[in-house]
Amino acid sequence: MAFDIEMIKEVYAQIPSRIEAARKVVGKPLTLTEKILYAHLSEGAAGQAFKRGTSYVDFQPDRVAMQDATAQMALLQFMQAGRSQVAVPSTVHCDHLIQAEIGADKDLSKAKDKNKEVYDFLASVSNKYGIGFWKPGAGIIHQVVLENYAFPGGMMIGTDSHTPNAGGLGMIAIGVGGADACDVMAGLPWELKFPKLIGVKLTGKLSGWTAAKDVILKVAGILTVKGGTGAIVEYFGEGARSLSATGKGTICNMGAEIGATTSIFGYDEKSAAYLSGTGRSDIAALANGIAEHLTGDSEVYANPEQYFDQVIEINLSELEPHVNGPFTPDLAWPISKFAAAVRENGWPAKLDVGLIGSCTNSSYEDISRAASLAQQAVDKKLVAKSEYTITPGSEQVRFTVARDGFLDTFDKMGGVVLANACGPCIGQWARHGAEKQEKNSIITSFNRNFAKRADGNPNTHAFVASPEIVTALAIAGDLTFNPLTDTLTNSEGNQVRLDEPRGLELPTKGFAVEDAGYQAPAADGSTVQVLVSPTSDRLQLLDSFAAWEGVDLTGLKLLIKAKGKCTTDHISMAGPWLKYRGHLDNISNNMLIGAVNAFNEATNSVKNQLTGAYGEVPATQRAYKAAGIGSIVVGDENYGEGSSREHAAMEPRFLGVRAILVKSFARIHETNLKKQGMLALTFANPADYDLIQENDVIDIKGLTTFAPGKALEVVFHHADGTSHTVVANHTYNQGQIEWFKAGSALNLIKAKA
Ligand code: MIC
Ligand code: SF4
Repeated sequence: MAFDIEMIKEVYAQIPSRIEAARKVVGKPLTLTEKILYAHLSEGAAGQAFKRGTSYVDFQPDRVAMQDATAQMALLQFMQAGRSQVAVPSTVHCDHLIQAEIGADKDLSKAKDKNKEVYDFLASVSNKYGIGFWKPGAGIIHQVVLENYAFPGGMMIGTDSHTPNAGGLGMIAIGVGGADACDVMAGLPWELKFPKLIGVKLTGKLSGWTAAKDVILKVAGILTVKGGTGAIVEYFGEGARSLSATGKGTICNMGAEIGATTSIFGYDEKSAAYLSGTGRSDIAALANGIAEHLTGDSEVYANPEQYFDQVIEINLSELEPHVNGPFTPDLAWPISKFAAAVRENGWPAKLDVGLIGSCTNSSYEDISRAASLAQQAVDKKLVAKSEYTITPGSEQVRFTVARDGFLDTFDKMGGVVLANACGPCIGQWARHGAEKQEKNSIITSFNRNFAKRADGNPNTHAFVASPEIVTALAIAGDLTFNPLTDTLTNSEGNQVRLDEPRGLELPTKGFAVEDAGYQAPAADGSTVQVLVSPTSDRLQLLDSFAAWEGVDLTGLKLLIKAKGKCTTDHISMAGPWLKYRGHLDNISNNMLIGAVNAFNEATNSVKNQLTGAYGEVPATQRAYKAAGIGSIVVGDENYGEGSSREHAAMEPRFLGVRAILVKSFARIHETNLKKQGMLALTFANPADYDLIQENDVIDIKGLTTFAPGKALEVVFHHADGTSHTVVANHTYNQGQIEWFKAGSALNLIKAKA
């Protein structure tokens, strides 16, 4: 079921009539996003028009993709769903668990050894249930999906927040938690609130040092990490058509950093060229046949303000290269202003490491353009001052760029090629000396740069840029170097300038690969055994969460009032904890250890209300659990920003937290909480956040009449005998309320199976 051209034919056979039907009910010209969404309505939803930003809609996605760190939990849930095969083509990709230390070969073989149990588990579950399995070393999920599975006009969900990468090929591709993936693999519809639409009109054409990455770095600066929440971003215009398919992928990928549900570009000649270049001319031919349905209506693009909720215009001819950071991906600096910002803010100007690649930026175009700079460094006798690493996105890209000599060029510049995996991007980086927590700077072509993410050091200032800018700055070893205007001193003492990078969108000799690393599932998996050792510390079969007790919740403790940014990295840290992604009990020991306690400004130190002593968050919560007392977590804006990891929702659920009450949520995290039977609530009046005190005892009222659109009440009883009642809004619809009552969405599926 992995490469399913038949499936694509079926989808394409229905697209024209479904879009026509949608046009009738919507009653006006359609954006591309609406076309694909309406073409993927589930049976129950067909024939209706939906209100953006409010209606919950059931969709029928065509594919599911999972990466190893999230697939474990997704598949542990799927194993309980009572199905013998997945209902839609699905794949698993082993990319997150490979630690970067020495270089590709050694690191990969070490990872295979260390993670054997998990890889064996994923390989056997995949084999059993008809899921395509991409072995460790095959590449990073989003790059492999773009090269093999993404198709224009399709709809995919993936258990990773950067799933939108496939929007570069005109697919609606959305990051979700494992429980959502489990539903779709079990043949159930997938629910999403009909998104708002942000249109980005691109005019002009990129040139010189500017790359596709700079478009999204600029957009992130405009919209901020929350600005895309609840919205799909649709790119169009003559500038859009000028970008390579992989460049479009980069833009859509990093759209996750503005909280967008996904991002998308229409089908065009560049998409067709990429499909053909990656061995899929058959799909290009099919897409050409329905091309007018794979882009927005011309009326929409002529008057975007009438059809989108918000419109942004960017002229690519004027766009400067950008550097974003540190610590947040939306702090955007045009290169001409960056050096001054570094000086004014006292960020370390000396650049320790430049890292290129990742799922965001590891196309043939990216690598060839970066290599053109590396070649100049060699030719112009410049010795790279920073360490420099290259992470190819897939074995196909790695093999091809090795064949074409680019890896040798990097080698001459002193670069180290890492495994085709996430590596440093997700904290899988044995960076020597990081434990000393020294203040330092790194720059990457990745997408996220939250504190501690890459190397665990809170004082590492991580910046994000295009591979070209990363390479130039690594050669200079200096963050204040502007390659557009400045010169460097070479080993002979001469002043030299780096010329503009040059590269190729697609390899002239075509892509090549010896072993892509794919393993097809058994045709009949019924006899395949999936083994999970009861004594394993990496994998643990799941027990059902208890159903709601049927009454209001009273006498809850405040576990933590989190202050400021609280991303999924703060709630369930990655790096060393990735090894427990299949073991709920063990990974729960990282719950909220990165969140800042508003009362003492410390991380992982909260007051245990039973003893009065301060302790670690997970241990404190375990004490409440042992005493049979529930608790709540209070948080700030955009709580749960970042990753799709549902562990950030399952851990509190498992340890007995009952509700998360925040100023606002990131989309995936809010859904993950609901799926696991938690209460995800928001302050009707955000200023009420300030009323919550450290020793509060809490009641949640209104649960017996819990209904869509009806707020709940949370009463905070303070230690001085006074109390405050906070109105808590929620976005649960009736079906989601049933998840809460049943204890989790999965409990309901199990009951039906
Ligand atoms: C990430 O980029 O943060 C990750 C690691 O890919 C996550 C998934 C995970 O936590 O496993 C994501 O983005 O969803
Ligand atoms: Fe992997 Fe980083 Fe991409 Fe996430 S953003 S999939 S960790 S390379």
